[in-house]
Amino acid sequence: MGAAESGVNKGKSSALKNENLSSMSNFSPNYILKLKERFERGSDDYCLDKSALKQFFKCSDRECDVLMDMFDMDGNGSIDSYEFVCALSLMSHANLDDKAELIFNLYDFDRSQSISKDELTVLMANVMASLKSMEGQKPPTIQEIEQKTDELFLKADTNKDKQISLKEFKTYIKGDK
Ligand SMILES: [Ca+2]
Ligand SMILES: [Ca+2]
Repeated sequence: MGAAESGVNKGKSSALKNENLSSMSNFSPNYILKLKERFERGSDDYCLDKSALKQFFKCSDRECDVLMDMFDMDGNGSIDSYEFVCALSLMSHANLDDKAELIFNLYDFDRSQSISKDELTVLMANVMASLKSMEGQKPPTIQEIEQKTDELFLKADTNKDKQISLKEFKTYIKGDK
């Protein structure tokens, strides 16, 4: 069980082993948030296929192939924006504090400045799918996701108000060994 708990750091180090990705891992948190906005404006179902990806990044075919390999979890030829930005944020060089804030903002869907359990479930589903994909494993099951979400929520919501504040989230991310 310990392995998945250190998922954020582990995902980063395994991603960094892939030198193809080094040129794509320098996005700042602000840039990634802007990418997310572009995704949301550009596509109703938040998915990108390879040609859209190429246009989006103005990158080479080879770079597109690398991105597709990384993020197309189910191999259907298109990429979900949240999987994408999440994986991107995990392998970016931003410090842990910025990364925590970025992830928090990405998944605070209703802009309530707190993460509800539903929002956390989506976050965990994306993070776990990204990490498992990076490690060449099968996607997580619903049960695995729910179990992890419950565990994390319990630990992170230190004042027990059923919401995770940014401060709680950062404390949790930084304290998670
Ligand atoms: Ca919220
Ligand atoms: Ca709380």
